[in-house]
Amino acid sequence: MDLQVESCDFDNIFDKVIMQGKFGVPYSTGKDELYLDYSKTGSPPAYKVRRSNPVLSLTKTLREEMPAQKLESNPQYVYPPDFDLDEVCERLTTGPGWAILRGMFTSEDIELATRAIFDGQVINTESNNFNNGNDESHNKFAGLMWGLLSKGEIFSKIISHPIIKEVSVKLLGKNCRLSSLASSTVMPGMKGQKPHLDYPYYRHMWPEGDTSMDHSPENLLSLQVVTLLTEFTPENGSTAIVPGSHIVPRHPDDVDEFFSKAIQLTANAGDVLMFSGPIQHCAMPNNSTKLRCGILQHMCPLYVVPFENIPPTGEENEEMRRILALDMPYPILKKK
Ligand SMILES: O=C(O)CCC(=O)C(=O)O
Ligand SMILES: [Fe+2]
Repeated sequence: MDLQVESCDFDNIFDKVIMQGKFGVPYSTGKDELYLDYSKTGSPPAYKVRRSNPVLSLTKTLREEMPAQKLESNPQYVYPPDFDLDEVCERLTTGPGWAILRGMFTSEDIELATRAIFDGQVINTESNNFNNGNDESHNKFAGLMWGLLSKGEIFSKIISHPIIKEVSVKLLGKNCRLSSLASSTVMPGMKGQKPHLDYPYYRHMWPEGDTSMDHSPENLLSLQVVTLLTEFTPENGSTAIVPGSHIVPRHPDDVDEFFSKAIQLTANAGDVLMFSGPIQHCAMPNNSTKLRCGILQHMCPLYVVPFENIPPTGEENEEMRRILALDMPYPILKKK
């Protein structure tokens, strides 16, 4: 499948937003000095970031007039010209279990999302709970940041992309819903994530026995949709995936076997990576000098309990009401 669009002028969002010091992202591998004035004082939004690494040397102070939440995004969407719904869905189910949709978001959208995530946030690069043994321990990965919908309107726009809707509706049902929404950042020098399956393919939620999670690959209980805010490369920790491992879902207990079979994906900012919930995968270590970041939009059928509690604001439009399942009647209190 080749879903290339002609050109995506991303103007290197990372350099624009982060390397030029517009935002106080803690550009740290854990040991270098870091000063993030904004996070300590709350206001005014002036940032000072200092880092001792000469390659990345950043000493910047900058005033930002407009908080990222207030920035309005262009309501229009990009429709990759070669998008083929059937082909993508086949890849995600009976095929290798993953697909990349190229050029789904403009550089403007990517910049807005990047600003909203890194504006004054501290990313902890120290711990990643790689080995605590639980099927869901990957959710403690230090690079994950939750509650994105409250951080900017751009995230409602991103998760409502009509093509993401078409694929998730076809695979998960008309009333499929958001299960969780997080950004996943791998800072330079940071370790990777524990190989895992995505929610709810955790053994402790199922009747005991290896085969209890054996749904047919077309009957998905979760779909992961990753909108790339930076490029993903093997060097910077792009997602590793074992193609075909979703067909008979098994946890990657044998980590050596996982790494011997896994491939690492390469894609650009603005592309969307989709993969089947029961595929074996993980974020990988970042050996580059720039951070790697994607938005994880986890979708599930209406009848699956979502992972994250996302409180509504009361201002949701029709599509956001659908995605958040705000009109879902169950559980219901029956009086008679
Ligand atoms: O960021 C990535 O590459 C994958 C993250 C992931 O799989 C997860 O947090 O469930
Ligand atoms: Fe995952």
